[in-house]
This record gives sequence, C-alpha cells and structure tokens, in this order.
Amino acid sequence: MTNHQHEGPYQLPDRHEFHSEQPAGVSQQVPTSESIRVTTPPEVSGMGHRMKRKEDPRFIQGKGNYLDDVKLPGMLHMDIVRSPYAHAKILSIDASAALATPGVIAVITGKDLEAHKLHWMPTLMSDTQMVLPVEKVVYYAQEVCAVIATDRYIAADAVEKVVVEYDPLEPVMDPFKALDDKVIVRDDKEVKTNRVWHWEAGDKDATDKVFKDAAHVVKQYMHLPRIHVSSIETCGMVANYDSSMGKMQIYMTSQAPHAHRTVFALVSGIPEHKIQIISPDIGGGFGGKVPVYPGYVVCAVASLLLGKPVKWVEDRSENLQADSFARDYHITAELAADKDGKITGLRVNTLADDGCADAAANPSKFPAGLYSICTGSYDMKAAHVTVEAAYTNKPPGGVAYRCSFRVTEAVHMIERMTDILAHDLGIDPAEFRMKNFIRPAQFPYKSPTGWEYDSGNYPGALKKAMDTIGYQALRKEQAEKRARGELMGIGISSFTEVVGAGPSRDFDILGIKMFDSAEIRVHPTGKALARFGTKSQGQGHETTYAQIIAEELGLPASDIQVEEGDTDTAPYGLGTYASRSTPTAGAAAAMASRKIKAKARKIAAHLLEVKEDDLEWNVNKWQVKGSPDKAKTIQEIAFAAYTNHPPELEAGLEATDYYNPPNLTFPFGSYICVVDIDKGTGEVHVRRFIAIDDCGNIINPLVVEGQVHGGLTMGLAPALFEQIVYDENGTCLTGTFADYLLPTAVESPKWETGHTITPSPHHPIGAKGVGESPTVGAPPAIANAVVDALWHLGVRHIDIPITPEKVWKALRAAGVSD
Ligand code: MCN
Ligand code: CUN
Repeated sequence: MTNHQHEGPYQLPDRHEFHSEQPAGVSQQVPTSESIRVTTPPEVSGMGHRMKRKEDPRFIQGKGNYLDDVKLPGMLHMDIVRSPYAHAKILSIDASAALATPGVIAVITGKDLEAHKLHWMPTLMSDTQMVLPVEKVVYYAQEVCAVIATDRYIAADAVEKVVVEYDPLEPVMDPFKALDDKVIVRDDKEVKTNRVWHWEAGDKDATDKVFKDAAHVVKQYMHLPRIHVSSIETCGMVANYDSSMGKMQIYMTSQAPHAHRTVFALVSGIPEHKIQIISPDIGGGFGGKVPVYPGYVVCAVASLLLGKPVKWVEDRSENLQADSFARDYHITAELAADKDGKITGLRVNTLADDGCADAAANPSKFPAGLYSICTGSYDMKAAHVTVEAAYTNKPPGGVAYRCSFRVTEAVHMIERMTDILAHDLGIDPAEFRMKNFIRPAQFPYKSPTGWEYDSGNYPGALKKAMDTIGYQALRKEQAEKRARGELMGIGISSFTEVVGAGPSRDFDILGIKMFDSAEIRVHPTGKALARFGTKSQGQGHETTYAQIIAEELGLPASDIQVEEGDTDTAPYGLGTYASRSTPTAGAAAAMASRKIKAKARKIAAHLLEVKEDDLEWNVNKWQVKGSPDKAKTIQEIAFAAYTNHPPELEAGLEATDYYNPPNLTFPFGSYICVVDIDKGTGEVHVRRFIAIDDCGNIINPLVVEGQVHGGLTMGLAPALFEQIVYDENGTCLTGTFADYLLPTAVESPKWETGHTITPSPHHPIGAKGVGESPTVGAPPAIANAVVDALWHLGVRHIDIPITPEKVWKALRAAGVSD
C-alpha cells in the first residue's frame, strides 16, 4: 500500500498527540510477587477472597431485570425501517399503508425530526451523525424511519408496508479509494472530502534518523478488519415522558448513563434534572453500549411526541448490521534494530475506516484512542505513529469491542512486528523479547510517544508463562515434528495495556472531564449502601466494590449493597468501558471508605474516652494501642454515629469521593499459544493457551479469572473467526450468526491462567484494570503461533481472522499439500 502524505483539509481538526506532565512519584519500581494479598478473614471477605458473585443467584435463576423485562402501562412499541442501499438518495417515503394498519399509531421520518432540529445529532467525537435521513442514506441497514404501534409484531408488519423510493448512488467501501474524493460520503459538510482527521504521535525526525542508522528493518502491512461485539442482549430503550411532571424517564442499555443524560439534555433542551436514565441489568456491553444510536433518539422523541412510554429493542440482525463497529485499521509498520538485535525504532502509518461518521467513544484529545501505546513492552529510542481517518459508506463507530480505546490494534501490530523481526534475525521470539523488554529497573519509564508507565515487570511474566507451559520442550517437539513434515507453531504475546481514563487533565468525553465516583452510606445497624458512577454489564461490580469497602472498613462484603446505573440516585460518573472502573471508581470506593474510617476514629475516641492518636485500626475496629481489648467495632461505631456521636460532629456515617487518578494504570501480561495446523484443510487447532496476567493487586481472583476466560474467548474470535464483510454494493453479508462466526465451547481451548502481581504505585489499593487485557493480548499470540508454524515455508504474515481458507492458500502457494 502507499502512504498518502496529504495535508488537509480535514473535517475535524488534525492533531499532534500531547501528554501533560505526570505528578511526581506516580510511577516507580515496584516489587513483583505471586501471592495474592489477603488481610481480612473470610467472614469479612475483603480483597483477595474468592467470593462468589452476589449478582449470580438472580442471573442464574433468570431473575435479572433487563431492558426487555421493563413493561410500563400503556407502553407502545417501535420498529425501524432500514435502508437496502449503502448510498442512495431518498426520493419519497410513503407511509400511508403502514398508517392504515390497525394498531399503528405513528410513523416518524427524518422530515418530522427536522421540524424539531433533531434529524442530526453530535457524536461522542464531536462529529455529526444522522438520526434519520432527509436527503440520502449513507450505509446499508441505516435507520430510515420508525413505526410506532400498540404491539411489537404490528410494528414489525407495518415496517414492511412503508414504501421508500430510492435513487441509488455509487458507494465508496474502500477507505483507500475514499481518499480520492471521487464519491463524497458526507456532502452535508462544507468541505467536500472524505478525509476526517489526521493525527500523529512521537518524534518524526528522531525516528527517521534511527531508521537511517538501523542494521535491520522489517516492514509489514496488516489489516485488522471490522468486527462487532455480540452481546447476548442487543441494544434498546424504554422512554417514558410524563408531561404532567415534565420528566423524561429512560430505561436504556447504557454503559455510561450519566454521560448519556448530559448529552440528551444538551441535544434535546430538556433540563438535566428532568431526565432520569436507568441502566438496568445489562447482558454484555463490551463497548457496544457506549455510543448513542439513532434508535435511542427516535424512541425518546416518539415518547415525547405521543406522551406515552415507547419501547425499542433491536433484533440480532439490526445489531450486527448497524451498530457500532470496532477495528478497521489498515496498518503499515516498520520496526528497526541495531546489529545486536536490539530494537531501536518504530514507524507506523495507519488508515482508519471510520464509516460515515466519527462516532468512536474516545477521549476528545485522542481521536485514535490510546493507539500510541504501540511501542508496547519494548524499550526503543524513537517512534512515530500517524493515523489518517476516512469516511466510507459503512455504519459509524470505531472503538467498541473490548479494546481499551484502540490498544487492541496497537498491541496486535507491535507483537506481530516483534515476531517478524525475531524470525528474520533467526532469534527465538522469547529470547528476542527478553532482550528488548523495558527492564524492571527502568521504571518510572517514559515511552517514546509520551506515556509514563506506572509499574511493570515484563521478564517476570514471560518467564512464568514459559516455565508453566514448558517452552523449551515445546520447541524441541516442534523441531521433531517439522522434520516429519508436521505443522506446529508456538506464539507469544507480551502486551502492555493502558487503562483507567483518566487523569482529568488529559481525558474528557465531549468536554466532561473523566473521573469516577463512589458514595457510601453506613446505616445505624452497620449495613451499608454504596453507589457508583460506573455501570456493570457483567463484570461483577456488586461483589468486587463491596470487597474493596470490606477491605477498608471491615464491614462484611455481604452487608454492603452496591448500586449503579440510576442517574437519579448514583453520584455522577463517566461509566464503565476501557477497563476504567477499578482504576477510577474502585479507587473512589477506597477513598470514600477512608473518609468514613477517619470519622469512625473520632467517634471511637469519644466512646472510649481516649485521644484519636491512641487508636490503631485492626481489620474492623479501632482499638487502643497496647490494650486491644479496649476497642469499638465499625458496627458499634455506626450505631453511635446516629445515637451517641460526639457533640462537635455531625450525625451519620457517610462519604462521597470523586476520584481523579494521577495517571493511568498499565496492566500487562505474557501469553503463549500452541497450535497444530491441518495440512489438508488449513484448519488451525489451538492445542494450548497459557495466559499470565498482571493487574496489580487482585480484588477477587475468581472474578479476574472469569474476566480472563471470557476475554481470551473474545480474543480467539477475531483471531480465527469474526469479521464483518460487505460486497461491492455495500451490502452487509454478515448479518446473522450463520455468516458472522463466533467461537463456541467446541472451538475454544481449555484456557490456562495465572498471574504475577506488580501493584500500581499510585492506585489507593494498588490495583490495575483487567477487563480488556485478554482480548488485547490473545489475537497476536494466536497469529504469531500460526505464522511460527509456517515461517519455514516462506509465510511472513496472515491477516486475522486466520481462516482455514487463508492458511490452505498459503500452504498451496508454498507447494505443501496433503
Ligand atoms: N478486578 C479485580 N482485581 C483487579 C482488577 C479488576 O478483581 N486488579 C475485577 C473488578 O473488580 C471488576 C472486574 O474485575 O469486577 C473488571 O474490572 P475492570 O478491569 O476495572 O473493568 P471494568 O469493570 O471497567 O469493566 C470494563 C471492561 C470492558 S471495557 C469491557 S469491553 C468488558 C469487560 O470489562 N465488557 C464486559 N469485561 C466484561 N465482562 C462481562 N461479563 N461483560 C462485559 O460486557
Ligand atoms: Cu473498547 S470496549 Mo470496553 O472499553 O467497553
């Protein structure tokens, strides 16, 4: 591919990445251990206990309360007419037959919304997106108009009766062709170009110099195709406008209810205190429930116009065809090394296919997310990274799918490049990594693209993975098999993640600074209610937040009720994505607990008639130093806080904390994958997969293992199976699970997991996020294993998903057949 060095004009401002100075001391060398820290007894179940998830009894019994379980009196149902073209003018919409259907209440078109100036909406990246089209459609399955009826099935039947006349336009599906500006996707814009923005990070001149002096350079183009999260629950909303109260109550599949409330208030003009967003139980989010979809807006408008509750729930094909996509990065990377095989520099040029709008959910300052973390776990002198974004006739989106803001793309690139360079130099990939890792003694480590890694021990994790899987024995087995003509590969991925957005100074969504919150109320009888600005979609927050508070206050985790997702009751927060809940709201839970503990100390001193300084904390009580029998438990203190508090103190035992982290957290890990390849069919069989993760201190090992198992399966999926495919007309060919392949238990290996523990030096409980690490780390381990099996045949790279067809073709090209 060629790299286009075109300079503007762009639709959105082009940017050079900038990082504010970190406060001193947030990153440092921290010792690594293997044993999980446990300081409370099982009755308390603070951090480190394998407590079973409190939410599971209701989920397992089918008693969760999901969006589609919400049924309100008089509720109407909405269904959506969608475009059969990727690019077409709308000549007319005739809804008369639909409206004549008994039970149909209304049909809402773009023209109806235009009357209220609601036919366009802002995206979370300050771009604009159609809610319903007036002039033309810009992607296949785009929302064209909505039918509201008394019954879900009547609405679906009436959708078939709406007659839309289109004048098809040529679509532009290839982002490289889009840059020619022959077909303009967004002719609503002043500047007639498909160029969205240009972004870069790192030092170009220093990188060019390193490449000039390099002894070895490898170069590779790779495409990470469009993929889609496949949550069990699709997206939906129940909007309930009460005109007598002037209040809009919204049930919504939202990973970020407060942020969505603010966006709705700004766009609709409804005062923010009159909007309540309730995010009920969510059946998987994975990033797909961060964006605002047109369906949400139309559903809310329908309730506003009709004065009745309106429900909209997507079906599976709508979800697969039109919701936010992930990846779609075309990457050309170059990695340089000196004569001793030491990596010196990285140069990356990227073309991002944004679809018809930049509707990613990135922090404002980072249009390419945190992609510049792409120097990964390796120490090098210089790096330079660019991304050019293009509009095409595809649905908007760009981030979702367990990705920590584009870290998946960054890690796939650097881990593939590292492997290619090691193979080219004839050095074992494990040895090559060990030689090039940022060493533990180098922390605090400042990366060439401006990140300051908080703590890490990369050789420790790789060594543990190698010892666990028996690396040397596997290499021996591979050599023997190769001699017999059998194809076996071993792949490594030693990734660095970056999660916890974010320090408010650099991170915001639409101007709302990123932080997160906890509010804890300890009741007189020593039971507690804790509310958060995040929103679990299956991650187990009801259990793990309770464990953090139990750790700090000694209240049993089972006595702490955790609530999230109702904007009328929860403190303001930015939501759950980018594995940020532990680094932000988890920290807030500890900090709010500590405020309560400080007040509890004053109350204990009053009750025990001693000075505060004479007291020390012991698991769940303040006790007199030297006489531990003189003590007050947190429960006794809680009762006193409402019945016998010191006269100079306010009654009650509550605290709130809005936590602004001083830095992000940098979890990491080393994964090793072993594959066997069938020479006849090209099928890849993952024989073993070992994942060693380091997420700092572990709150609940059972939950972390669950996150890793699920995340690894979601890494296997794009590595071998998943991709969204369009034909040349722009029709989506992967709109059902018959064409969009997911791995089931049959295709998934037995995941072997383990950990090292290198605490975060700046997080109050030393924890880092973990939710996305396995999805970030797994695909390159699998891809590296496949290429490792085929390298001696001249295969340097295969793009994911690595289908049997691709492998079979590579084998054929190499003259191998069975
Ligand atoms: N945890 C822990 N110890 C640590 C770190 C985390 O015990 N050192 C626990 C946490 O307490 C939490 C869970 O692990 O219960 C995940 O924590 P964290 O890494 O902070 O991530 P979030 O809670 O912010 O979850 C978001 C992350 C993302 S961005 C995606 S995408 C994803 C993922 O979580 N979506 C999921 N995992 C998912 N799991 C389920 N079941 N469903 C989804 O939609
Ligand atoms: Cu990028 S998927 Mo998670 O951040 O909700």
